[in-house]
Amino acid sequence: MMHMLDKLSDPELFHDPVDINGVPTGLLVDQLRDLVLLRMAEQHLAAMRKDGLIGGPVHLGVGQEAIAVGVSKWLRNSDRVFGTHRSHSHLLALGSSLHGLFAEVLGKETGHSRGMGGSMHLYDRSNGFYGAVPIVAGTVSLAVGAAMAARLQATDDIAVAYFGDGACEEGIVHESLNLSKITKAPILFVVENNLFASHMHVTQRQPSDSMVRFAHANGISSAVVDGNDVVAVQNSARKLIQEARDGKGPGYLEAVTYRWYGHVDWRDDIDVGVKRSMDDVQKWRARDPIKRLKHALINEGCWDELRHDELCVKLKNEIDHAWERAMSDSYPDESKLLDYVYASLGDD
Ligand SMILES: Cc1ncc(C[n+]2csc(CCOP(=O)(O)OP(=O)(O)O)c2C)c(N)n1
Ligand SMILES: [Mg+2]
Repeated sequence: MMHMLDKLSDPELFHDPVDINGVPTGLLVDQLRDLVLLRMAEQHLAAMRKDGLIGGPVHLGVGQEAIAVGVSKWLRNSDRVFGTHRSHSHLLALGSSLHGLFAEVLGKETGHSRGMGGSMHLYDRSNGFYGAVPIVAGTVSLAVGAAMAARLQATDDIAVAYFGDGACEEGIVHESLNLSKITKAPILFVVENNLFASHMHVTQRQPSDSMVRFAHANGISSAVVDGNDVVAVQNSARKLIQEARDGKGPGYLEAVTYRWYGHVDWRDDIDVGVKRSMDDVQKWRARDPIKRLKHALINEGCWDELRHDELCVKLKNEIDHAWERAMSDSYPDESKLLDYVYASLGDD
């Protein structure tokens, strides 16, 4: 096993406040708000699933929020973002509504996919979210197609494909990287390397823990960052996104992170009989992207505990309000069951 990630995968390291030098305070405060919103929304979903109010599984990205927040900063509504089975944060970081997410997870007709998809089939075209799909790596080639289409349509829009370290074991990822390079497709591949695929650590699955080697193999411009540092993510994402917009071809960002919960729902993996070192989990929790940005801002004198508490109360109210609305919404009528299964000619 080649530990090419070296320090980035060592949970003892990178617990300090992030370096915010040169980044405008207003932007950082907005990002702190987004990080807390994503965290609280997913923790709410965890609690509701545990209480039996959500019927289907929810794959939570708690701990990984800085990746979607850092990348989305440089995106616009006309870009084409594709997610995975773990995409609540990808969607919300684009500014999509909480109510639409909650209603979708509850299967209500007001949900982002009209209640027909649930947590793993999110869709919000108005904010540039072209879809999440539970088939691992299933969206990566779609994103390349959407990027090629953006070029043919003579726009400078780009596509973004989020996927995991596990998805890198699917052939379609490698075909997609190859095709994107050959066609100079305007796309950013974002690999959320949380070191696990379901319950298996990367060391049990691949000869190296580094996912950037696949970008190197295809001559694609790339960066590897601490995925729990929103400033590092946004700095690298900005450069790669600009290059893609400027017609220089695809970019590839490997962001190293860790999920706080087990593979699915609120439990730790250990609860389902799989050994994930709880010692590691605790250390990774200390590499918390929220805590590290919050303390960086406090150290600079532009944030304090009181403001932070007020922010959390405000967001909790927003979450409760959106949840109550979604709970009282209606389920789709049974007669609509097949309405969105087949596209009709002329649908875009
Ligand atoms: C094609 C396919 N194979 C297997 C599965 C079962 N499965 C769901 S998630 C997952 C692991 C994915 O790991 P990764 O890509 O690293 O994403 P993460 O869950 O870590 O975010 C697997 C194997 C699936 N959904 N689709
Ligand atoms: Mg993974």
